[in-house]
Amino acid sequence: MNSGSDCGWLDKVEFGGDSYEPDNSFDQYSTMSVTSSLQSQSRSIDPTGDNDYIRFYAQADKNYIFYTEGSTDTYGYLYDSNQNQLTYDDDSGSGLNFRIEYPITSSGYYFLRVRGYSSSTKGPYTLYYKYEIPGGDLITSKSGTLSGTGSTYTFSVSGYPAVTVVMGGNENADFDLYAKWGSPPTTSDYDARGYSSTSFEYFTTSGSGTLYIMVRSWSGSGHWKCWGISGSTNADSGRKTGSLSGTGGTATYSVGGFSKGYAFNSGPDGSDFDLYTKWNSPPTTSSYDARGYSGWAQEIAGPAPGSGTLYFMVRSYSGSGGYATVELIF
Ligand SMILES: [Ca+2]
Ligand SMILES: [Ca+2]
Ligand SMILES: [Ca+2]
Ligand SMILES: [Ca+2]
Repeated sequence: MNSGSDCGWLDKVEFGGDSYEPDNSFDQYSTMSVTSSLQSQSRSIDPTGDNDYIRFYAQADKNYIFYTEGSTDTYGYLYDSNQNQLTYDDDSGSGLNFRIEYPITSSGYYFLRVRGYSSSTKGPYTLYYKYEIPGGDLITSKSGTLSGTGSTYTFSVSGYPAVTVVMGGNENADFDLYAKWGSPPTTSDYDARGYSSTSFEYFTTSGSGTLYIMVRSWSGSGHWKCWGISGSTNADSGRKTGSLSGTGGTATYSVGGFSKGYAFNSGPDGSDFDLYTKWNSPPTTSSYDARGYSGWAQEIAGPAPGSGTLYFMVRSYSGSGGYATVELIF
Protein backbone atom coordinates (compact mmCIF):
# COMPACT_ATOMS: atom_id res chain seq x y z
CA MET A 1 0.00 0.00 0.00
CA ASN A 2 2.84 2.41 0.74
CA SER A 3 4.07 2.60 -2.82
CA GLY A 4 6.47 5.26 -4.03
CA SER A 5 3.93 6.72 -6.44
CA ASP A 6 1.46 7.37 -3.60
CA CYS A 7 4.07 9.32 -1.66
CA GLY A 8 4.85 11.45 -4.71
CA TRP A 9 1.17 12.24 -5.20
CA LEU A 10 0.80 13.30 -1.56
CA ASP A 11 3.88 15.53 -1.81
CA LYS A 12 2.38 17.30 -4.82
CA VAL A 13 -0.86 18.10 -3.01
CA GLU A 14 0.77 19.32 0.16
CA PHE A 15 3.44 21.51 -1.44
CA GLY A 16 1.60 22.80 -4.49
CA GLY A 17 1.91 26.52 -3.54
CA ASP A 18 4.25 29.24 -4.72
CA SER A 19 7.86 30.20 -3.98
CA TYR A 20 6.78 32.55 -1.16
CA GLU A 21 5.33 29.71 0.92
CA PRO A 22 5.05 29.06 3.73
CA ASP A 23 3.57 32.49 4.55
CA ASN A 24 0.40 31.45 6.28
CA SER A 25 0.29 33.58 9.45
CA PHE A 26 1.43 36.80 11.13
CA ASP A 27 4.34 34.76 12.52
CA GLN A 28 5.24 33.09 9.22
CA TYR A 29 5.15 35.84 6.60
CA SER A 30 6.91 36.66 3.36
CA THR A 31 8.09 40.21 2.57
CA MET A 32 7.99 42.90 -0.08
CA SER A 33 9.81 46.21 -0.45
CA VAL A 34 7.32 48.86 -1.55
CA THR A 35 8.61 51.83 -3.57
CA SER A 36 7.10 54.51 -5.78
CA SER A 37 7.62 52.20 -8.78
CA LEU A 38 4.97 49.56 -9.47
CA GLN A 39 6.33 46.09 -8.63
CA SER A 40 4.75 42.64 -8.64
CA GLN A 41 5.00 39.13 -7.21
CA SER A 42 3.63 36.01 -8.94
CA ARG A 43 1.77 34.04 -6.28
CA SER A 44 -0.97 31.51 -5.84
CA ILE A 45 -3.79 30.58 -3.54
CA ASP A 46 -2.81 26.92 -3.18
CA PRO A 47 -4.10 24.75 -1.59
CA THR A 48 -7.67 25.96 -1.09
CA GLY A 49 -7.91 27.93 2.13
CA ASP A 50 -4.39 29.30 1.63
CA ASN A 51 -3.67 32.67 3.26
CA ASP A 52 -0.67 34.73 2.21
CA TYR A 53 0.75 37.17 4.79
CA ILE A 54 3.24 39.72 3.48
CA ARG A 55 5.09 42.16 5.73
CA PHE A 56 6.38 45.50 4.42
CA TYR A 57 7.81 48.72 5.78
CA ALA A 58 5.71 51.83 5.08
CA GLN A 59 6.63 55.49 5.33
CA ALA A 60 4.28 58.09 6.81
CA ASP A 61 2.35 60.48 4.57
CA LYS A 62 2.25 58.25 1.53
CA ASN A 63 -0.66 56.40 -0.08
CA TYR A 64 0.00 52.65 -0.31
CA ILE A 65 -1.66 50.79 -3.16
CA PHE A 66 -2.12 47.01 -3.45
CA TYR A 67 -4.12 44.98 -5.95
CA THR A 68 -4.08 41.63 -7.68
CA GLU A 69 -4.65 40.60 -11.26
CA GLY A 70 -5.50 37.24 -12.74
CA SER A 71 -8.46 34.86 -12.84
CA THR A 72 -8.21 33.92 -9.13
CA ASP A 73 -10.81 35.84 -7.12
CA THR A 74 -8.87 37.36 -4.22
CA TYR A 75 -9.74 39.25 -1.05
CA GLY A 76 -7.25 41.63 0.61
CA TYR A 77 -6.67 42.91 4.16
CA LEU A 78 -4.30 45.51 5.57
CA TYR A 79 -3.04 45.32 9.17
CA ASP A 80 -0.72 47.40 11.29
CA SER A 81 2.24 45.95 13.18
CA ASN A 82 -0.02 45.06 16.12
CA GLN A 83 -2.18 43.00 13.76
CA ASN A 84 -5.08 45.45 13.96
CA GLN A 85 -7.07 45.41 10.73
CA LEU A 86 -6.96 48.81 9.01
CA THR A 87 -9.04 48.05 5.94
CA TYR A 88 -10.09 45.24 3.62
CA ASP A 89 -11.44 44.95 0.12
CA ASP A 90 -13.25 42.38 -1.97
CA ASP A 91 -13.90 43.50 -5.56
CA SER A 92 -12.60 47.05 -6.12
CA GLY A 93 -10.03 45.87 -8.67
CA SER A 94 -10.62 44.34 -12.08
CA GLY A 95 -11.94 40.78 -12.44
CA LEU A 96 -13.30 40.28 -8.89
CA ASN A 97 -9.85 41.02 -7.45
CA PHE A 98 -9.28 43.36 -4.56
CA ARG A 99 -7.73 46.82 -4.63
CA ILE A 100 -6.61 48.69 -1.52
CA GLU A 101 -5.41 52.28 -1.45
CA TYR A 102 -4.59 53.44 2.07
CA PRO A 103 -2.94 56.60 3.46
CA ILE A 104 -0.27 55.56 5.96
CA THR A 105 0.14 58.17 8.70
CA SER A 106 2.96 56.63 10.76
CA SER A 107 6.09 54.86 9.57
CA GLY A 108 6.55 51.21 10.52
CA TYR A 109 5.89 47.62 9.57
CA TYR A 110 2.51 46.60 8.18
CA PHE A 111 0.97 43.38 6.90
CA LEU A 112 -0.99 42.64 3.76
CA ARG A 113 -3.02 39.43 3.78
CA VAL A 114 -4.42 37.83 0.62
CA ARG A 115 -6.84 34.94 0.57
CA GLY A 116 -9.17 33.35 -1.96
CA TYR A 117 -12.70 34.65 -2.02
CA SER A 118 -14.30 31.31 -1.11
CA SER A 119 -13.19 28.10 0.61
CA SER A 120 -12.87 26.46 -2.82
CA THR A 121 -10.84 29.24 -4.47
CA LYS A 122 -7.49 28.04 -5.79
CA GLY A 123 -5.13 29.34 -8.45
CA PRO A 124 -2.45 31.86 -9.40
CA TYR A 125 -2.58 35.61 -8.96
CA THR A 126 -0.19 38.51 -9.43
CA LEU A 127 0.16 40.95 -6.56
CA TYR A 128 0.99 44.57 -7.51
CA TYR A 129 2.20 47.17 -5.02
CA LYS A 130 3.57 50.70 -4.85
CA TYR A 131 3.15 53.95 -2.95
CA GLU A 132 2.16 57.39 -4.22
CA ILE A 133 2.96 60.77 -2.72
CA PRO A 134 -0.40 62.45 -2.13
CA GLY A 135 -1.04 65.73 -3.89
CA GLY A 136 -3.18 68.73 -3.10
CA ASP A 137 -0.58 71.14 -1.72
CA LEU A 138 -0.43 74.67 -3.07
CA ILE A 139 3.20 74.82 -4.23
CA THR A 140 3.27 78.12 -6.11
CA SER A 141 1.15 81.25 -6.44
CA LYS A 142 2.09 84.04 -8.85
CA SER A 143 0.39 87.13 -10.24
CA GLY A 144 1.17 89.96 -12.61
CA THR A 145 0.08 91.92 -15.63
CA LEU A 146 0.48 91.17 -19.33
CA SER A 147 0.96 94.34 -21.34
CA GLY A 148 -0.57 93.20 -24.61
CA THR A 149 -0.82 90.52 -27.30
CA GLY A 150 2.20 88.21 -27.30
CA SER A 151 3.56 89.28 -23.93
CA THR A 152 4.60 86.48 -21.60
CA TYR A 153 5.77 85.72 -18.06
CA THR A 154 7.62 82.48 -17.21
CA PHE A 155 8.37 80.93 -13.82
CA SER A 156 9.22 77.45 -12.55
CA VAL A 157 8.66 74.83 -9.82
CA SER A 158 10.86 71.83 -9.01
CA GLY A 159 10.62 68.49 -7.27
CA TYR A 160 7.07 67.38 -7.98
CA PRO A 161 6.34 64.45 -10.33
CA ALA A 162 2.90 65.84 -11.21
CA VAL A 163 1.64 69.41 -11.05
CA THR A 164 -1.82 70.81 -11.73
CA VAL A 165 -1.50 74.36 -13.06
CA VAL A 166 -4.43 76.82 -13.08
CA MET A 167 -4.50 80.38 -14.45
CA GLY A 168 -7.17 83.03 -14.11
CA GLY A 169 -6.88 86.27 -16.04
CA ASN A 170 -8.71 89.32 -17.29
CA GLU A 171 -11.80 87.92 -19.01
CA ASN A 172 -11.90 90.94 -21.33
CA ALA A 173 -8.68 89.53 -22.83
CA ASP A 174 -7.64 86.00 -23.88
CA PHE A 175 -4.63 84.64 -22.01
CA ASP A 176 -3.19 81.13 -22.55
CA LEU A 177 -1.04 78.81 -20.43
CA TYR A 178 1.95 76.63 -21.42
CA ALA A 179 4.23 74.30 -19.46
CA LYS A 180 7.31 72.27 -20.27
CA TRP A 181 9.60 70.02 -18.18
CA GLY A 182 13.30 70.84 -18.24
CA SER A 183 13.25 74.05 -20.29
CA PRO A 184 10.99 77.07 -20.80
CA PRO A 185 8.06 76.43 -23.17
CA THR A 186 7.26 78.34 -26.32
CA THR A 187 3.97 78.42 -28.22
CA SER A 188 5.31 75.63 -30.46
CA ASP A 189 7.29 73.58 -27.90
CA TYR A 190 5.50 72.52 -24.71
CA ASP A 191 4.39 69.45 -22.74
CA ALA A 192 0.97 70.84 -21.84
CA ARG A 193 -1.08 73.89 -22.74
CA GLY A 194 -4.45 75.50 -22.11
CA TYR A 195 -5.66 77.71 -24.93
CA SER A 196 -9.41 78.12 -24.64
CA SER A 197 -11.05 81.35 -25.76
CA THR A 198 -11.25 82.50 -22.12
CA SER A 199 -8.38 83.69 -19.92
CA PHE A 200 -9.04 80.75 -17.59
CA GLU A 201 -6.84 77.72 -18.29
CA TYR A 202 -5.82 74.59 -16.38
CA PHE A 203 -4.17 71.19 -16.87
CA THR A 204 -2.16 68.52 -15.05
CA THR A 205 1.28 67.54 -16.33
CA SER A 206 3.66 64.78 -15.16
CA GLY A 207 7.45 64.66 -15.50
CA SER A 208 10.64 65.09 -13.52
CA GLY A 209 12.98 67.93 -12.62
CA THR A 210 11.92 71.53 -13.16
CA LEU A 211 8.57 72.49 -14.63
CA TYR A 212 8.54 75.83 -16.47
CA ILE A 213 5.18 77.60 -16.68
CA MET A 214 4.42 80.43 -19.10
CA VAL A 215 1.40 82.72 -19.12
CA ARG A 216 0.86 84.48 -22.43
CA SER A 217 -1.55 86.98 -23.91
CA TRP A 218 -3.14 85.63 -27.07
CA SER A 219 -5.00 88.92 -27.25
CA GLY A 220 -5.38 91.87 -24.94
CA SER A 221 -3.78 92.99 -21.71
CA GLY A 222 -4.51 92.83 -18.01
CA HIS A 223 -4.08 91.07 -14.69
CA TRP A 224 -3.49 87.35 -14.14
CA LYS A 225 -2.93 84.92 -11.28
CA CYS A 226 -1.46 81.44 -11.63
CA TRP A 227 -1.33 78.58 -9.13
CA GLY A 228 0.45 75.23 -9.01
CA ILE A 229 -0.99 72.38 -6.93
CA SER A 230 0.98 69.17 -6.38
CA GLY A 231 -0.43 66.00 -7.90
CA SER A 232 -3.31 65.20 -10.17
CA THR A 233 -7.00 65.65 -9.50
CA ASN A 234 -9.42 62.90 -8.52
CA ALA A 235 -12.46 65.04 -9.37
CA ASP A 236 -12.94 67.95 -11.76
CA SER A 237 -16.18 69.91 -12.11
CA GLY A 238 -15.21 70.97 -15.63
CA ARG A 239 -14.91 74.61 -16.62
CA LYS A 240 -18.08 76.64 -15.90
CA THR A 241 -18.62 79.96 -17.61
CA GLY A 242 -21.25 82.67 -17.48
CA SER A 243 -21.66 86.29 -16.55
CA LEU A 244 -22.59 88.20 -13.43
CA SER A 245 -24.86 91.18 -13.99
CA GLY A 246 -23.72 93.31 -11.08
CA THR A 247 -22.92 93.58 -7.38
CA GLY A 248 -24.34 90.65 -5.42
CA GLY A 249 -24.87 88.47 -8.46
CA THR A 250 -23.90 84.81 -7.92
CA ALA A 251 -23.54 81.51 -9.74
CA THR A 252 -23.23 78.20 -7.84
CA TYR A 253 -22.02 74.79 -9.05
CA SER A 254 -21.00 71.50 -7.44
CA VAL A 255 -18.94 68.36 -7.92
CA GLY A 256 -18.70 65.10 -5.93
CA GLY A 257 -15.49 63.75 -4.45
CA PHE A 258 -13.29 63.49 -1.39
CA SER A 259 -10.03 64.86 0.05
CA LYS A 260 -8.77 68.40 -0.69
CA GLY A 261 -10.93 70.75 -2.78
CA TYR A 262 -9.87 73.95 -4.47
CA ALA A 263 -12.06 76.35 -6.44
CA PHE A 264 -10.60 78.84 -8.92
CA ASN A 265 -12.14 81.64 -10.91
CA SER A 266 -11.41 84.29 -13.42
CA GLY A 267 -13.20 87.54 -14.26
CA PRO A 268 -12.82 90.91 -15.93
CA ASP A 269 -10.40 93.58 -14.78
CA GLY A 270 -12.31 96.47 -13.23
CA SER A 271 -14.68 94.09 -11.48
CA ASP A 272 -14.13 92.38 -8.14
CA PHE A 273 -15.47 88.83 -8.13
CA ASP A 274 -15.04 86.58 -5.08
CA LEU A 275 -15.19 82.82 -4.66
CA TYR A 276 -16.61 80.58 -1.93
CA THR A 277 -16.57 76.80 -1.54
CA LYS A 278 -18.28 74.51 0.98
CA TRP A 279 -18.76 70.77 1.42
CA ASN A 280 -22.32 69.37 1.33
CA SER A 281 -24.30 72.61 1.21
CA PRO A 282 -24.14 75.72 -0.97
CA PRO A 283 -21.86 78.40 0.49
CA THR A 284 -22.95 81.90 1.40
CA THR A 285 -20.76 84.93 2.09
CA SER A 286 -20.93 84.05 5.81
CA SER A 287 -20.85 80.23 5.64
CA TYR A 288 -18.06 78.54 3.68
CA ASP A 289 -15.12 76.15 4.09
CA ALA A 290 -12.74 78.33 2.08
CA ARG A 291 -12.95 81.59 0.17
CA GLY A 292 -10.95 83.86 -2.09
CA TYR A 293 -11.78 87.54 -1.68
CA SER A 294 -8.87 89.64 -2.89
CA GLY A 295 -9.53 92.93 -4.65
CA TRP A 296 -9.23 91.19 -8.02
CA ALA A 297 -11.66 89.12 -10.06
CA GLN A 298 -9.23 86.15 -10.10
CA GLU A 299 -9.42 83.99 -6.97
CA ILE A 300 -8.46 80.69 -5.38
CA ALA A 301 -10.53 79.17 -2.53
CA GLY A 302 -8.91 76.22 -0.78
CA PRO A 303 -7.80 73.80 0.36
CA ALA A 304 -11.15 72.66 1.73
CA PRO A 305 -10.76 69.13 3.18
CA GLY A 306 -13.85 66.93 3.16
CA SER A 307 -15.97 64.48 1.23
CA GLY A 308 -19.35 64.33 -0.45
CA THR A 309 -20.60 67.16 -2.66
CA LEU A 310 -18.43 70.23 -2.91
CA TYR A 311 -20.27 73.44 -3.86
CA PHE A 312 -18.58 76.55 -5.21
CA MET A 313 -20.01 80.01 -5.75
CA VAL A 314 -18.72 82.92 -7.82
CA ARG A 315 -20.03 86.26 -6.57
CA SER A 316 -19.70 89.84 -7.72
CA TYR A 317 -18.47 91.99 -4.87
CA SER A 318 -18.57 94.81 -7.38
CA GLY A 319 -18.96 95.05 -11.11
CA SER A 320 -20.24 92.81 -13.88
CA GLY A 321 -18.95 90.66 -16.71
CA GLY A 322 -17.93 87.19 -17.77
CA TYR A 323 -16.41 84.63 -15.43
CA ALA A 324 -14.87 81.17 -15.73
CA THR A 325 -14.54 78.84 -12.76
CA VAL A 326 -13.71 75.27 -11.82
CA GLU A 327 -13.56 73.09 -8.70
CA LEU A 328 -10.70 70.58 -8.57
CA ILE A 329 -10.39 67.90 -5.87
CA PHE A 330 -7.00 66.31 -5.13
CA1 LIG B 1 0.17 31.43 -1.50
CA1 LIG C 1 0.26 31.16 2.13
CA1 LIG D 1 -7.20 81.43 -23.43
CA1 LIG E 1 -12.16 89.41 -5.50
